[in-house]
Parts: sequence; C-alpha cells; structure tokens
Amino acid sequence: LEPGPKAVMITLNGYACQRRTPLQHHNTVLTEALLVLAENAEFCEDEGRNIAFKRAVSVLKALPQAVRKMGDLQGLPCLGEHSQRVIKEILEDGKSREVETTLQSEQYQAMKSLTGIFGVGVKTADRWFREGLQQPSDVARSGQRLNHAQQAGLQYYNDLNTPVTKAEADVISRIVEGVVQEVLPGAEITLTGGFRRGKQTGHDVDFLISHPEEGREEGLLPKVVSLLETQGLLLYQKTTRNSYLETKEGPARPPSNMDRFERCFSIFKLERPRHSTSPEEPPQAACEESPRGEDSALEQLAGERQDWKAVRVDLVVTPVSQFAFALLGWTGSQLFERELRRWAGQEKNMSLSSHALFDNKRKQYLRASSEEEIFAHLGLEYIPPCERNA
Ligand code: DGT
Ligand code: MG
Repeated sequence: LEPGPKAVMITLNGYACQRRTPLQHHNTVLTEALLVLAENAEFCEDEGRNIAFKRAVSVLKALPQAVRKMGDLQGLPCLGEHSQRVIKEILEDGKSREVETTLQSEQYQAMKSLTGIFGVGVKTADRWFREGLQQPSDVARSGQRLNHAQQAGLQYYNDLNTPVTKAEADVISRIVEGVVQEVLPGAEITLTGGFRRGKQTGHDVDFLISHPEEGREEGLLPKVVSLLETQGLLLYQKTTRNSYLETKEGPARPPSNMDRFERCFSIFKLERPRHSTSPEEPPQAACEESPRGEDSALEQLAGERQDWKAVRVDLVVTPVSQFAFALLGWTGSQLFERELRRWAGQEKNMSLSSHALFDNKRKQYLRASSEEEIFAHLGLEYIPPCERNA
C-alpha cells in the first residue's frame, strides 16, 4: 500500500506575541471574511466577540500555507466554534452567508461610513444611525453639533479615507524631521505604526519624537506644532499634554489602551507631487478611485480635487528612558499589543504599557533601552516589527 501524503500538523502558540505573523499570508479569503464579522461585532459594541474573531484571524495569518480542509485546523489555538463554522462554509461554498448578509446590512454599511469620519467613534455613529443618518453627507446636512475633530473629519472625508502611501509617509517624515531639527537640534524622529511593520499603505502616519538626553524633549511639541502651523502645513491639530507619573507602587491605574504621552493628533496638508517633475511615487494612482466616489454631496463637501491631500499624522513625544516601550507600544499591530499586555499580566504578573514594564511581584520597574530587552524581560522570543502583523 502506498503511504498517502503525510498530514503535517502545524502547531502554533496561543498568544499572538509568541508567533511570527508576516504581512503577506496564505489565507486572505478567510481572514477578510472573519474581519467583517469582527468589525460588525465592534459596531455592536460586543468586545468579546470582536477580539475572538481577531484572534482567529491572527492565527490564520500565521499559518505557513492555505487552509484547504477543516482537518488543517486541528490543534490550532483561538479558533472558536463560530469562526470554525464560517471557515467551513467558505471552504465548502466559497462564501459565508453570515458575512454576505452582514456586508449587505444597512446598519453595517452605515456604521462603516460613519465611523470612517475622523473623530467619530462607535457610540456616536450608532446614535446617528438610530437618528436616521447613514453617511457623512447626511451628517453634514443634519446640522448636528460637531466638535472640531469631527468637522475636520467631514471636511476631509475623502482624503482621510484614501490610504496613505509609504511614499507619502516618507515625504511627511522629511518635513517632520526638518521642523524638529529646527526646534531642537539632536532630537530624533522614528516612523512607527504599520509602516514600521512593512506595510505599504496606512490610515495615518505615526511618529515618535525623542532626544538622547533625558528631559530635553520637554516643551518640544508645542514649538514643533507652531512651526508647522506657521508653514501652513496643518489643517487640524489637537495637542494633549504628558500626564504620565511613576509611583513606587507601580502604574497608578491598570494600564489602559490610551497612553499618557504628550501627543499631537493632526491632519497634514500634503502637497501632491506634480506628475512629470516629481521623483516621488505619485499618490494620484491611489486617489483616483475614491472609496465613496458615488457620493456627490461629499465631493462637494470636499470641494474640487486640490493640489494637496489631507493626511492624518500622529506625533508622540517620549523621554528617552521610555523610548523602547513607546516604540514597542506604537509599532503595533493593535492585536499584537493587546496580546503582549495579556501575556505580561496573565503569564508573568507584570504590567506593560507604552511607558514602562512593572513587575507586580517584585514591585519594581524593569528598565529597557531596546525592544529586544523588553521581550527578554517578558520571557518571549524577540519578534521583529515585520512579523508583528497579527
Ligand atoms: P494603519 O495606520 O491603519 O496602517 O495601522 P497601524 O497599525 O499604524 O495602527 P494605528 O495607526 O492605529 O496605531 C499604531 C499602533 O499604535 C497600534 O498598534 C496601536 C498603537 N496605538 C494607537 N493609538 C494608541 C494610543 O493612544 N496609545 C497607545 N499606547 N498605543 C496606541
Ligand atoms: Mg498608523
């Protein structure tokens, strides 16, 4: 009897921060479907279900090959009954009824459009939806009271929903670098977020700003922002002050998602390179097809196609003693971060934030000047940024 092809059982660790998750993977049909359900759970404020689907997705992303049959999933962590049901249906029928229904539902579509407005979260979007608003143009017409962020979000809706390219991120890097050097020579900027993980596009551009001498970074951000404003480079900005404090007892509150760095949420006004003369990758290709091009009211809202593009930029200032933690915390992915904190708490009795790592048993902070040291403190194998795409 000929031996059949040997079944190779893949084993994966239970926490995403113990796994290598590349940007490109073999199961996009499955992950895209499950992400719709994750997103829908988020819209319904069902966090448990949202995370469960995202964990399932991250396991599929880490697989070295495409899933072809349910047996391929044997022994894998984080694949709950619901996710398995969806996967089974897609493997058998090519699609999932639940996913199709979700994609077509009025609520899902409205929530997706409305939460796509910068400054609008699930709670606001849900209230608007229940008031009968379904898209940004409805909001504009309805005379809702909007805060400054939301006004900017509406005004630049099309641009802010067009992916930012790596080429655009590089142009912004040079602008930020120049301004930061002018304000404080010797200060350093680092591109973080998805671009540091190797993504070619993103929804925003994230930077850390620091100075090799502790304390020199204080007071830097308002000056940087004001210089950017003077140069007409900002369409919107909101700066929050640093509110981080260390105590002997450890982090004052359980580490939350929001960190306490001095930080500027902004919208840059980025010149579009001219077609013929620019050596840059022209962003036009990405902009031609607006994701909501059918909405003419919005086209008017955004005005004529300008020779600039609105781009979301986050500037975060960190003292050099916290730099490694900030770098790890801002590189993402979001799920990778969440899993790191869960690992620290559940497996190591430690509290990890973008500022520090605290050992709850020994009641002491564990210092680190590189990401490698933080992984070592946590007893984890080092995972480079390009493999943190969980
Ligand atoms: P993108 O921009 O769509 O390509 O995706 P990312 O991965 O760059 O995600 P983004 O820009 O939302 O955030 C970058 C990482 O920074 C993400 O993994 C989570 C983290 N992050 C975002 N906002 C905060 C925050 O307020 N506090 C902390 N500690 N981390 C944050
Ligand atoms: Mg980002």
